[in-house]
Amino acid sequence: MSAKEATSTVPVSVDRLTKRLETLSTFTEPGKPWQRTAFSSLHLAAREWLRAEMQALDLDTHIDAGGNLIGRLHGTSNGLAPLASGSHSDTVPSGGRFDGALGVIAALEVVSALRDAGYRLRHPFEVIDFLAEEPNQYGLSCIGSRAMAGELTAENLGVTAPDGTTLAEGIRLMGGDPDKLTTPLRRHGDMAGFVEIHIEQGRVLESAEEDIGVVTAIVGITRIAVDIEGRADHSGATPMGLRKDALVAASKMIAAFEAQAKQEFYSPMVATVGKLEVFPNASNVIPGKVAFVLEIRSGQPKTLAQYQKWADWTIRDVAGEQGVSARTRILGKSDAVAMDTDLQLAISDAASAAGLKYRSMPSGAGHDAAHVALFAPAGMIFIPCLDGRSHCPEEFCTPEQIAKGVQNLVDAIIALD
Ligand code: HGY
Ligand code: MN
Ligand code: MN
Ligand code: MN
Repeated sequence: MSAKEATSTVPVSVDRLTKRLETLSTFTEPGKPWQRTAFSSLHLAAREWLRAEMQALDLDTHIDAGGNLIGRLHGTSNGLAPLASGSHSDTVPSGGRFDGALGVIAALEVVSALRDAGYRLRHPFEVIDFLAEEPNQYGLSCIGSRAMAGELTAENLGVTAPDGTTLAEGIRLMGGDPDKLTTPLRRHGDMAGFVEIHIEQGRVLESAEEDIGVVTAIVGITRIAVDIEGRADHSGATPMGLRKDALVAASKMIAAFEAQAKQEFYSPMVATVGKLEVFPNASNVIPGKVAFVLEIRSGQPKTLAQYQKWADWTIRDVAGEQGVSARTRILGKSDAVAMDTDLQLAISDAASAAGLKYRSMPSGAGHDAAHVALFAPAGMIFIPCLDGRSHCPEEFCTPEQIAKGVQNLVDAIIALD
């Protein structure tokens, strides 16, 4: 860290940050760095370690009804609503070591750095590991932060995973209490401010050689499950004109999704089909069924709604042409949301005081902060990551980049106190 950054009254420890990140990354599926999917036994083990780290810092720990692991540091004025920081300890399949993990470890570092400096905040401070931020076997992302904001419905809780368990049972497994999720766990006024630090998962900061992204808004996301039913048939004996090939129909839809998303009119938006299953998935059988998920994202709510309507028509038109049937189901939605301007200012003021290069920018990735923003002032700090890559084992950021970002987080929390 440059001398300038070391002038903070509450300096962070690069070594401690690196060590905790390395320890958290050891909780991964053997031979699959780095995979710690939500609700897995690895995820449970990782959270036990996190809870022990919180307790070693004398934090009062609990798991709320939404399955969020929370460690609370008392302030000098405990009547005040807490300040908070955190993210998620679950990963995507074959993911990275920093997406989510950085935010949880950084929140722990805030407490460690305050203790080392003998600095007492007025506000209580909460370290939060949100449950299941990544899409998971129940099809819904940001489970814990949605629960906190009161967004989970009875329908969400009743969704059954391929392993036969419902989301409610999954939340209970993780220590939550789904029976208490009919109302928000937190309301306006229950949290003074929440700041999440996260790798950018894009290449803007790296190419501009800047240290900090002050997030202005988080993209809206809609995920649609599409089930296509054709007719399984013999691949050799069935003439081309007599087929009801579910995969050909899906392929035509997916090519249309991509072409439409590239239209200037919709820009900037993104459309992705990253999950697709073919049944029976045999080289000599015409695919009878295909199930895929279309994910669309935009900062403009109208764009998302218009594209979704167009996609529904397209799915129906292509299915008709191909002689197959198609059903769609909304898996999950999160609206585009603005970050709190006072928190943006605290982050950018702290960055300039520390001599860091920063910019304001939107987030193309979804985050728990988007749901916290529904009941509390929320802000996000981005740090650069190698080639902007994420959701893959190549995800990387240097200890220096991490230290600058976490120091910015500590300085912003102190400024907000
Ligand atoms: O998908 C997302 O945007 C987030 O990284 N889970
Ligand atoms: Mn992610
Ligand atoms: Mn994340
Ligand atoms: Mn995210």
